[in-house]
Amino acid sequence: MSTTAAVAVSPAQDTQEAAYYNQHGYVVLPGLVSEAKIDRLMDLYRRDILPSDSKFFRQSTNAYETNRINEHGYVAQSFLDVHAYKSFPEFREAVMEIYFAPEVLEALTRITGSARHNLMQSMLFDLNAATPPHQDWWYLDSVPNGHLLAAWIALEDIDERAGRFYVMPGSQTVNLHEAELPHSKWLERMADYVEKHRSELHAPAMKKGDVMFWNSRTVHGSLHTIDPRFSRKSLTAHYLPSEMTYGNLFASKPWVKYEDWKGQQYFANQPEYSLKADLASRVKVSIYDNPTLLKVARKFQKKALSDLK
Ligand SMILES: O=C(O)CCC(=O)C(=O)O
Ligand SMILES: [Fe+2]
Repeated sequence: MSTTAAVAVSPAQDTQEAAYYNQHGYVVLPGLVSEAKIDRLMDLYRRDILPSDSKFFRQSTNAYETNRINEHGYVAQSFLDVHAYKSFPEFREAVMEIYFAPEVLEALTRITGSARHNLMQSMLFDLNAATPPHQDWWYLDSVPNGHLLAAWIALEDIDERAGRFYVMPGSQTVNLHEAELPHSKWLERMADYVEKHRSELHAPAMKKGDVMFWNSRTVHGSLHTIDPRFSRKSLTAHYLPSEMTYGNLFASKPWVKYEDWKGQQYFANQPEYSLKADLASRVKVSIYDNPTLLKVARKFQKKALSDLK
């Protein structure tokens, strides 16, 4: 596999933001999302999600869990695929108004050159979850690789003591993967990479409404929390140029079924809680670090879906 730059520039992408993004693997756009949209979302979060006793799937623990609220009133575990919370329609609407805000969609087009983008995954953080360093392409990407991008949206002015989100500038050309490498070993290599390049680590001060976009191959993570009195309210979203096939480093998933929100396409991978969804997630977690079992599961998934045709 190539270890040099992957992302091609299309003519429509000829902007300063695109040039910066292509060179560094990320770009920050200050004040992109309006305060009003964020305030609406946070009001609904406090009304509907924070006090809820529902189980939500957590990006930070890979399990369905009820909220664990710390002594300062913040939820410790991050929420995965909030854009698919159909049981909380008003909250979900406020989420979608941000993910598909015209300003955000226009920024995506300036960066990638693609006219449209599909929302593939989302997360909401109340507190820092100290996300270990990784590249998103292991989990989700375009096929061919390197064209999916993510957005980190600050929902408040992020205090340094909360534990900031960081990127490793220029790391979109780094490839520490090899065939049959277990996930945990790959994560060790990612951590080593960050340690060796510590002086390059970039953890900008993000203010409410600021958005950072980064490439699916850019190494990123979160610094440790310095003081748990500080929340780190943020959203992330992963977008695929609409004309491209979805997948990851290992597989192409042309079968994904998109849903529609006001003419915009999104994919909801992680279902809301049910006994069946809970069992399926436990099976997935149990095989995740075993390359042989994972290979069988990926094959089986392909076969099961081709049988449906
Ligand atoms: O905000 C974080 O701590 C991590 C988010 C992340 O890695 C992602 O959305 O891909
Ligand atoms: Fe990530």
